[in-house]
Amino acid sequence: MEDCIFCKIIKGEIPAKKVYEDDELLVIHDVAPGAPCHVLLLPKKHMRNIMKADPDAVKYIMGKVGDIARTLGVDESGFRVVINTGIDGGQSVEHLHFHLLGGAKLGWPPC
Ligand code: DGP
Repeated sequence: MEDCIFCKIIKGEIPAKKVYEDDELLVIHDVAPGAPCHVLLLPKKHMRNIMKADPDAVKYIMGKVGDIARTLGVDESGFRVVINTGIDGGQSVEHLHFHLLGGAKLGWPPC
């Protein structure tokens, strides 16, 4: 089966603007930012969505959020972490990813 787009980015087959990388996690800038600061936290292991996720991977990534927010300079001003899931959740790429958005006052609620 062909790799998904995020697996291709993780393998370096498609370029992306990297923020952070380690053995389990890749953080890149979103290609279509929805806020002044908009990055994607991608587990290196392919998991379709949060319903199919390895809880240890989720725990690891959530544990990195503070460091990433500090790196991006939004730790004091505030930010949002979003996991779009499925059709109603607006998930367009079927590889678990965490959006980290900030850099401006974000709108709420989503509909
Ligand atoms: P979602 O709608 O929650 O599945 O978010 C997918 C996000 O991924 C969306 O904000 C756009 C982003 N995206 C899609 N393709 C690429 C790509 O090739 N490179 C980067 N950096 N981001 C991408």
